[in-house]
Amino acid sequence: MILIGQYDSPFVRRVGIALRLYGFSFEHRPWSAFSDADKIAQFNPLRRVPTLVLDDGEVLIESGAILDHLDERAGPSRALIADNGAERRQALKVCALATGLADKAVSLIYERALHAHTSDRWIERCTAQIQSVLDALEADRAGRAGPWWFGASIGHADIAVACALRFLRDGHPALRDDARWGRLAAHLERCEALDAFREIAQPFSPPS
Ligand SMILES: N[C@@H](CCC(=O)N[C@@H](CS)C(=O)NCC(=O)O)C(=O)O
Repeated sequence: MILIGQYDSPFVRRVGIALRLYGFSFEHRPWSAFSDADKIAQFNPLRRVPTLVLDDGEVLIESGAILDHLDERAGPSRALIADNGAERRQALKVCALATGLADKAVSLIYERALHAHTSDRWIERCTAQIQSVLDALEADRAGRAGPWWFGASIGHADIAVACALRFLRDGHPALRDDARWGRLAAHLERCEALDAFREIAQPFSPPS
């Protein structure tokens, strides 16, 4: 398998960490969605990352769809998410909140880096969305006693939240507030201490 995209993307990193935790071997091509767009276009007309090229040449796009395939390959007993039922629904919702937050954080980066004139209205909206999601995730985590979001072992929800938080911290340091979102800060610290998170990482750099 070939994973295309840089690990300063919360979406690419999330997939890279899942690949690493599953123990699947893969080649990493750290292509930038902007400066390497032409190379990415040979695999993905959207020129977006992550893009995963399977061994037979089939190309998967969208982090959620890529992880769905990896979970299937791993099998229900090893998958990083419950197979069905309430726990699966709740985990998918945490993942959706985290990736939605990451979408808004990425959008703010593009707004500031790529637009000659930024929109205060858009910046305020994205900022409010990010803060509300952080409040919701903090409250959700407070109601869960285990070391990980859904029990004794790390899962997609933990990874998605940590990747979004790390991106937010690196890309928007002014939004950090460990007093308000203390459980999330502790969650990020616990994840970043793991080998998989240390190995699958790259310093943040805005598009140029
Ligand atoms: N919904 C997508 C989001 C991926 C995404 O936003 N990737 C960014 C990098 S962080 C990208 O490729 N941006 C270039 C673009 O959207 O044109 C996913 O989950 O895979």
